[in-house]
Amino acid sequence: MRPSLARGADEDKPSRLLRDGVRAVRLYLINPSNPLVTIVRVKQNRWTRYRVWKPLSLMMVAGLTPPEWEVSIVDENRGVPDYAAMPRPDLVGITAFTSQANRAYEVAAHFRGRGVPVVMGGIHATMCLDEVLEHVDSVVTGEAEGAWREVLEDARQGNLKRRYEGGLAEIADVRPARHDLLAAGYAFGAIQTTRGCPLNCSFCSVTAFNGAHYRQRPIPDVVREFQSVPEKRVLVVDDNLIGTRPDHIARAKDLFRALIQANVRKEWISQATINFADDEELLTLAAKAGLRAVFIGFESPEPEGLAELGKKFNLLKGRDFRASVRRIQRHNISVVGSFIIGLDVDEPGVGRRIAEAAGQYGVDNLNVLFLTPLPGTRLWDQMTADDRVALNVFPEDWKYYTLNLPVAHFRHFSLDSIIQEMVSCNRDFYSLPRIARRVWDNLWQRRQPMFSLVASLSARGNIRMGCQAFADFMRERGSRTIAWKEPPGPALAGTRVQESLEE
Ligand code: B12
Ligand code: SF4
Repeated sequence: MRPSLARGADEDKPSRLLRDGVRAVRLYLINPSNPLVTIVRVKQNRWTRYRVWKPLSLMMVAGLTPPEWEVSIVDENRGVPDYAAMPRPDLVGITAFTSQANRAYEVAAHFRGRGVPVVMGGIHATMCLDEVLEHVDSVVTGEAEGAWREVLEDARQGNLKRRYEGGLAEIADVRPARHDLLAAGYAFGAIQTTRGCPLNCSFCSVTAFNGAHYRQRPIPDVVREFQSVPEKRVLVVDDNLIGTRPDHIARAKDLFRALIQANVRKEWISQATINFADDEELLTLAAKAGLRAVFIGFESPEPEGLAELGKKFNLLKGRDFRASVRRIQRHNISVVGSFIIGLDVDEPGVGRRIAEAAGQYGVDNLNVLFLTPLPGTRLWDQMTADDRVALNVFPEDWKYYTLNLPVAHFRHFSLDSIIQEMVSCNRDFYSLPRIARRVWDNLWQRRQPMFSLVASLSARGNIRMGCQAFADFMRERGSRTIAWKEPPGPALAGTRVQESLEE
């Protein structure tokens, strides 16, 4: 029997009164936490505060919810509340990246146990529909805009369907997020201006989920929403801020001009491909509009690595990464370089090689992740076909899919040696002399030395927590992550890493 929205005996505090005797229906939207993701450990590293981001997905779902619903967003990254002590909701909506799936199921079980229907949406629900259906009453696949109103209507009738297909939204239908719903205390607000990415890199879920068609929100909507963000600093979550084609870039310039003209006065960060550096006018406008830092996916220092990942864009002939980074930085925009470790072309020593390349390119900060097969990606298809997904007891193992832990069999590395490579890469790049050098360079070039310092200190704190996480991981799961083929390096998982972590 499907649970209906009739209020139960444990309904304590009544919801908001809408009009004569009609009460609002109570909806909780929940962002589950994963203790293996370092951003949630604010108490262990105070700089982590700068890495806890608002769950924009739920703020957008809330923005699509009509006023007869009383909506609360619970972000477990800020602390897990005592749900039993909270007023019983009429409906619960949960979001989850793959790494949050386990906790999402725990939360769902809690509410279903109290007779509250649970709907789950987001990337994991879309990519692992059958699994998710076992844990919740109803699943929304794809983007919420095309399905959410129907879900709410059906829920009110006590007639939820098992599955709703949101598909890809008409970009003009994207409503502004409810920026008012989360308590203050986040270092950054969040906003989205485009969806989709045409580049379809093998490891990335974005094209599979949001499509290859690059969709840009109407500029007046974005400007209005930007003005409603309460925080001074904002994360523009777009995967590809400017797109790839001349018309995409022309629109990006128009957006920046509109933000300047509206005098929005925010400082913001975003993500882009390296072609961002190719247009001086674009850089000037972005900086004037408030862009302070940009994440750029370099992914691999080797052309063979870029080819392996399908990152064709970075392979353009004659691209000088150092010059590109400098051009961006000259506009007072910091560059965070992202790399992936554990590719088939990576050989022992790759950790130092990445740190060296990042230093050569001159990036301000470095973000290195393990090559991880995420469901729905081409990499997932390849690795499952080759039987290289090492941690594959699902759903339990999803919690390790944070990209900060190795979950696959790597061609040239044992578990020990891939962790060693990661540790040496981060230790090299974030050594105190190198941080001091970068802060000094930034001071000298009159570019945001404080941003560089805070981001580096936060990263150093996370390296320490990461080492502890590696040691715990080796104890719990190391024996399952054996090498795919005979790798060079030590065969005895755990020993060498443990020694090196204790250094
Ligand atoms: C911002 C961001 C972050 C922020 C998180 C902010 C936050 N708290 O949400 C930070 C930097 C912390 C982060 C971290 C990680 N991220 Co991230 N992140 C993103 C990014 C760029 C944007 C997310 C976003 O806000 N999108 C805008 C919203 C509106 O879109 P949406 O989330 O898809 O929501 C829509 C639908 O999915 C649906 N929906 C979503 N939830 C729900 C719930 C209900 C009930 C309903 C009905 C509908 C619904 O409706 C929404 C509106 O249409 C995405 C890429 C992307 N395009 O989504 C990657 C992405 C989500 N991240 C990814 C990954 C892998 C991670 C990490 C695991 C690894 C890492 N180190 O980056 C960590 C793990 C964090 C964790 N807690 O477990 C992957 C996830 C793939 C997967 N299968 O899980 C993505 C897709 C990027 C990629 N390259 O593949 N991330
Ligand atoms: S990694 Fe970046 S460029 Fe590649 S598909 Fe994902 S969003 Fe697009």
